[in-house]
Amino acid sequence: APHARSLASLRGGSVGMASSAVVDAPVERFRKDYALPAQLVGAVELKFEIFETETLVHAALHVEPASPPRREPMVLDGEELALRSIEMDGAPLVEGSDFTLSAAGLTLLSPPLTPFTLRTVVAIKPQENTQLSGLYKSSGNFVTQCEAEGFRRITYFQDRPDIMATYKVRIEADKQAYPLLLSNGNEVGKGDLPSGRHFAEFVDPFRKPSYLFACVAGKLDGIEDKYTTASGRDVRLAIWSEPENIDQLGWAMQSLKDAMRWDEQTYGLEYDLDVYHIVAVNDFNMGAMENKGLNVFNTACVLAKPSTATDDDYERVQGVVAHEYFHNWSGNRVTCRDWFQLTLKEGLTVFRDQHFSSDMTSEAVKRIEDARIMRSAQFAQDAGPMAHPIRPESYIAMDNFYTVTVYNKGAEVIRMYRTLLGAQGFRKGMDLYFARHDGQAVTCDDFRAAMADANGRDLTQFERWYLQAGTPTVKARGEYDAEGGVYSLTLSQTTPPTPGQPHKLPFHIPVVTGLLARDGTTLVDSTVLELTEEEQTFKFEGITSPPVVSLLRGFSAPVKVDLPRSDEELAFLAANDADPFNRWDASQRLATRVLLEMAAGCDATQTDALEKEVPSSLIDAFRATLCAPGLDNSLKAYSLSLPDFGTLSQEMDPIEPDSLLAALKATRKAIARQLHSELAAAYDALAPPAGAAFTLEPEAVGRRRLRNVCLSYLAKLGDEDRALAQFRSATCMTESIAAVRALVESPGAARDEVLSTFYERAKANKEALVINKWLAVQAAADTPDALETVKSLMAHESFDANNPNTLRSVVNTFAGANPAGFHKADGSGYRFISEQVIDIDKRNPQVAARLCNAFNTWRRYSGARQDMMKGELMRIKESPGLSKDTFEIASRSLA
Ligand code: 0A1
Ligand code: ZN
Repeated sequence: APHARSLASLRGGSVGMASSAVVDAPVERFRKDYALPAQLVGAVELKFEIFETETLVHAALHVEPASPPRREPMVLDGEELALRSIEMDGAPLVEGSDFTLSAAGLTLLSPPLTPFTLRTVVAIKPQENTQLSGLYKSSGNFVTQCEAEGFRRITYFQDRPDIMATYKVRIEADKQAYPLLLSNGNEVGKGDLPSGRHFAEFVDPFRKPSYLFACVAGKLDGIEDKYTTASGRDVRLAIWSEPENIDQLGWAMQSLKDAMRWDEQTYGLEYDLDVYHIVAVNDFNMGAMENKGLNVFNTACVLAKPSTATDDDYERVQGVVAHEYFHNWSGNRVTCRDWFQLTLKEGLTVFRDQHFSSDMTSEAVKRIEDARIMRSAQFAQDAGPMAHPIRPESYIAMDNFYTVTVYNKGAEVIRMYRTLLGAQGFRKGMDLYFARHDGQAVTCDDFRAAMADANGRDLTQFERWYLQAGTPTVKARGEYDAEGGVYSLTLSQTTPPTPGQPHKLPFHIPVVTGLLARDGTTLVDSTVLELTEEEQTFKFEGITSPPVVSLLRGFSAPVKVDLPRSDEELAFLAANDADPFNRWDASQRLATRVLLEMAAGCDATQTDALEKEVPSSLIDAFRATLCAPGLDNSLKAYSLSLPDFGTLSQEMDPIEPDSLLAALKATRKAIARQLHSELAAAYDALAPPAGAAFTLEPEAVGRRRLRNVCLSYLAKLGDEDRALAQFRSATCMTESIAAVRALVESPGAARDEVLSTFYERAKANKEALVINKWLAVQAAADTPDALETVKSLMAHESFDANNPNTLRSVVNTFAGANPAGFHKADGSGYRFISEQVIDIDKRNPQVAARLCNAFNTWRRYSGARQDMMKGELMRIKESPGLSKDTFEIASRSLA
């Protein structure tokens, strides 16, 4: 039979082969090379036959030639697929003459110039898929992850976002083991099959790129609800998890409904299908995924109840649920033409979820939290070897570019449009963007054009935010002319070189500025100054007394500010600025200056002497903040928290971790000692009212947040009683984990009690996410034997080396949140992390590559540390069989 003949010529054995090992040299792809293929898949039919030993994927691709047709081969991506059959319009194809196969896919050598249907059957092994990309198994359930390039691990396809098709999907599986079958869109059929199997069929009426495909086959329980859209359509909402977790789904459901309402009210955007599913899985490389009508979530971003989730976890669940929901318009209805445009959907959607969270909680608090991420993580990325514009120019592994730059700086860029155009102008731009591009795969330039056209503005220069990497510094110098009553503010900008970009052109920067009188009253309200040149002077008239300038209010642009200030001026702003963000910022600047001055050339072993060096200006400012009447407790908490190692180290050259950590430790102790009575009084006064029910009201969250900051200071002086009492009487996870954190660095009975009680409780309740917290607190602890602790955690019964959440809790926490352990002078921390990168890479390249970023700062260290970090990077880069993901990070870092 022709079928058998074509089968005989097929390559069989790629199933189960070692992952995305670099067989050929890794290929770098460039934004400038974009071209639409000569054939386009417009409709897809898929059938999954799921068995324990393999899954068969039957695909029918309905292909249309581009117009006008071009005589070109058709390239279909495919990875780790065993081709079982292939035919075109009913006729079998022959390898060599009709098509060729490689480790990267299948090429049809001379496809027809008229429409045709290509049918393939491939076998895949989801149960052996540890990369968690494509179809894989998590805790016994089948689930997919296709962004960015996972669909090619399911079937041969043009796996790129500009190929938008309709999907009809049939899933067949054992009914008892996998009672729940789901795919995108509406269920159009289901029934039983012989041998205890069953099937379900789905149609998604919206054309979509392959990265938004999803299917699920599993044994899951769920909760259901209903949402009526603004135009009166009913939508069924369902959230699924492992049966023991369904008591933790209510918050995600509430967040989903809040997000649906918010998008209608804020942007006039309604949901478009009859059903919206969220499926929670234990094993997931990222936070969550916006597959059309069928989101798949990391349990860490869905599950929440007071006894297991902290206030920060609740905020994350709310933000991520909203984020994935908002993608239905910003990402799914209007998607990206190519992966270089990723920030088109991600920057915009992060901006939307930040705005939503801000509306649901507190604007000032949310802004501080978002700016902290920018400063600690994004500015650091901009200053290192992985610096890239929010729209990168090239990649080897796209998965490496799901970065804080593309996401968070991308969101800051969207925020700047809104600052420049005003809320109404921004809305007009959004309306035009969706009206023009609904159903299309478009570019960042299309978005910028919509903003410009809707507002009659020239945003040509604004493109530089998409073209140039690096963090600009805005230098500000003011001059007051008392006679003329004129204050002149001269702003200038510079941006340091980044890899491949030695010279930068000036950005279009909105600098929101206000002026205060010396008595704290407002002289000039917040005004948007548009800095577009290298240097500009702005004049304020009618200024009757010498002003204090408040610059970059609300962090109006992702830039650094260079403006020399006295301690007194910073303390004044910390107490008086009308902008709450800048009040917080002034406290951070004051602390930063103190810490960096102390760290410069200090003797890191003399902590007692160092403690005496902490200036009273800082202590007084912190006292004033702590005791300020009427100030929001969350704002107090953030103002009283010192900048972290990552943020501070960016301003130290070279970075001397021992001195910086000693300065941090000494300053914390000095604050604890000199403000002891105020901290203790505040701690006691902030106790939750007896018998009060748990609530997430900002007031209650702020109370817990500030109380825990006080506790962490008090613990520095060995006050174990309060922490132990808090642990024993805790009514929620925010209280108990803070108590554990306060005690974890102090060996003794109190520490042992809380750690073992915490673990045993989590184990008895089978709470994997809580166990991860227990692992992470210990992995971050600054103790002399930190690395031994981490190694023993990895040998602990709860440790699962294949689960990304567990791995991150221990290994990434050690590399990223335990600077004393990671940078230990003997190099043991570096060696350990490089061994982990190499080992994890064999199973999960995405997780390994992310971990490898820990070495990116190597050039900022001096002497032996620099040599050792570089040495580990070289070891990684040269290790045999390295994935392209980790290869890319290591080689960019060394370049
Ligand atoms: N689009 C998702 C993020 C995501 C990206 C890649 C993934 O697998 C490699 C998974 C999720 C979001 O922005 O939420
Ligand atoms: Zn996203």
